[in-house]
Amino acid sequence: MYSRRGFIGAAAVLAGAGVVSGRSQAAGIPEPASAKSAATQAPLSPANGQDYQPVVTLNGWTLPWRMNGEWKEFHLVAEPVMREMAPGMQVHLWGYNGQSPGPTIEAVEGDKVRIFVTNKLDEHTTVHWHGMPVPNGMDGVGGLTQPHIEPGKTFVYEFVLKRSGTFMYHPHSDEMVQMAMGMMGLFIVHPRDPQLYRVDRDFAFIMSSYDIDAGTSLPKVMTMTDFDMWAWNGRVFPGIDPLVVRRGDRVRVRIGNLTMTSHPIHLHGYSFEVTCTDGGWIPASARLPEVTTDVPVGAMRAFDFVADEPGDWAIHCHKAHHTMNAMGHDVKLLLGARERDLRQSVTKVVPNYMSMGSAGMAEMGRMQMQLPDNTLPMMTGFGQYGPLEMGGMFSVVKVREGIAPGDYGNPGPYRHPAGTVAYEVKGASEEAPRRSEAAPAVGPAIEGKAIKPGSRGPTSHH
Ligand SMILES: [Cu+2]
Repeated sequence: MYSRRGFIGAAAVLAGAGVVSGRSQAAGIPEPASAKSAATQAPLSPANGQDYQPVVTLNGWTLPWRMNGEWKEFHLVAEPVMREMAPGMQVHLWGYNGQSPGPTIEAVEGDKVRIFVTNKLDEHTTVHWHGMPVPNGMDGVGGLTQPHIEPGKTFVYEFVLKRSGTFMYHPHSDEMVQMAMGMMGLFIVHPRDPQLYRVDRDFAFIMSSYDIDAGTSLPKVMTMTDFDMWAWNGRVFPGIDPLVVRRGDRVRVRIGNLTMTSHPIHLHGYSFEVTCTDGGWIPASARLPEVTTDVPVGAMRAFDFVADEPGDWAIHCHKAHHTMNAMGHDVKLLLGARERDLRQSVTKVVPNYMSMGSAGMAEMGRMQMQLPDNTLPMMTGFGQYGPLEMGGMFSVVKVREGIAPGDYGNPGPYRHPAGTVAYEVKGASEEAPRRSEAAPAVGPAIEGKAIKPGSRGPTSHH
């Protein structure tokens, strides 16, 4: 929830807004709002100014503002925060206004925005408005376009929103550390014409990644590629809320990427069109139908679709390692090995030995393993038919009949109409048929012997 003080502060000032122009009048800093919870907050409908369909920030919230004359005033506070990545895992991050990512800033094309930034970190920072056309001195590159904001200081950014679209904000000051610690947020600018590109439901999230050793709560900020927590808005599955949609709605999903690698985001059940990048809206004639869109590093993509098919539709990054939590990459590969014998011998010297399963890793989704405090299983989450065997960048688009406008509450599992779920065939052979010629007979006698491709069997049988 918004803190009561902050929320009332944002609303109450509307009445008392005087005529203010120019930076000399910018004193009187708005009281900053702060969020305590990582639950998705109801979108913040515009109480004044131009109408628009507000975005829903997955597991996040929207920053209240006040009007001060012609200026829309926001207040960001850069500060250390605790973020729950999923139930059972709390992480020390840096963020804004109580959370990481920071609150979504939302405004309208043509708005004059004044954004106060207070630095409550122990080192200096700045804010860069990623993708936004701003005067050079408002671009937030510490040392290049402005002095860094020292701890305890407040700076003001003022600019006119020239272009609608999907943007981000993040520091340009000790950038590697500050972004690795989770300093980022979304900045959505709606078109001046409320009907232009309008959708019924508009979801937004920003992607970040962390390297957090099991049992610890601080990201290793020097890590460059080998991350183990792949997050949407600082959450990992099963901690990511579903995208709840009424059947027939026109839906938009806006995605930003501030990780160190690209993420091909895949939606099941639909084809969509990429309608917007951080460079602007894509003309209708140039949009391709897609089911996956790759979101490059330092970029944003928004895609639209009409939700005409009810169900629980998976949405996830298609890099399979990014739908895992706390993944150790040095697990030994034992697919096809006679692991039971191996496990028995290894356990004599390494009591808590655990390996990847010999049939695959699915057994990990069912196991209730003893984990260190403050970490998450690699594969987790249960659906109505069993374990989902997912983590990281995974959620569900839940399309249902008759959901009330503005209702984003989880409707529970989809009730499939009779006869529409994949089913087992009874009476079929328990032995899957195999190609007898090419398949070598594997038995105890040939363990450890090489089987050459194309040979008719193991050499030990000759
Ligand atoms: Cu990915």
